[in-house]
Amino acid sequence: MTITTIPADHPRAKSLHTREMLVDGFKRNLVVAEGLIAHGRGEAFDYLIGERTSAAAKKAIRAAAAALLLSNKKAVLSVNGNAAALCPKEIVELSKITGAAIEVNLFYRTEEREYAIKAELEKHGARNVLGVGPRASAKIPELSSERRRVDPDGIFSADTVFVPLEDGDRTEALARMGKTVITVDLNPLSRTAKAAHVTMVDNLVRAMPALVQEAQALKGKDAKSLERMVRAFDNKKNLAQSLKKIRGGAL
Ligand code: PTJ
Repeated sequence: MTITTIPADHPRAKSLHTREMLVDGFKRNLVVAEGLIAHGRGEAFDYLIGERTSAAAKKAIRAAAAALLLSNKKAVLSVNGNAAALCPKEIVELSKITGAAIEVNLFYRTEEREYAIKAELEKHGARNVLGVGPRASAKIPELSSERRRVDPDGIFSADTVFVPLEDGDRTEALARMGKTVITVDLNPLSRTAKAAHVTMVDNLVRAMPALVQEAQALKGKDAKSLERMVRAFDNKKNLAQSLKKIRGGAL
């Protein structure tokens, strides 16, 4: 990736760099044009939460790491275009630490994008990427979007699914199937944020490295301690804390 136009001392360098990663992903057919718009919505919320990982988000990151480790190789990390452009390295690292599988799942599904995203993940060390081409042969019930097409060996049979930057419909459908759903969404009011069991209200570019670190730190803890961490987490309360931060952060 060649990003040359942003001076390192620019006050918004990090945010502008993230935009460039998405634009680069768009040019490489990983990201859809709609993904750039979705990121803009995320940026607005990020501005309101102070562009830092809040205390509430840190709690959610811990609960998410515990839930992924608890799932005992039946977890799946669902990857869309934005996630592939922003954090392919961390997705692969998280998969290696937790034993979770990686599956490509797209709202704007095209075969070209599926294979481009698979190749990007493989470039970062992923093996056996699920959900690509004919592998996505199972269907999530009561869901009409292209996101319904999933891998029978992946999301369909998983007990825990991590769905960063998701649409509300699939989050609700996965929860109805009895799966534990984990997400990252900067909008604490979104249907996804409300329907998931663990929502990290944080920017994906900050949440993913923190999640990798937390999973590494918790790996090796006994199942009872991990279960306690997950049980102690209250998503509704956590979202309310994020909203409070947004309201209190003004002026
Ligand atoms: O790659 P595809 O085809 O699967 O399409 C992916 C997009 C993102 C286009 C698709 O899932 C979509 O349209 O998503 P939505 O419904 O716009 O939801 C995206 C949510 O993610 C919104 O609530 C945004 O606030 C939030 N968001 C955007 N960028 C970030 C983010 N949350 C965390 N980190 C971000 N960088």
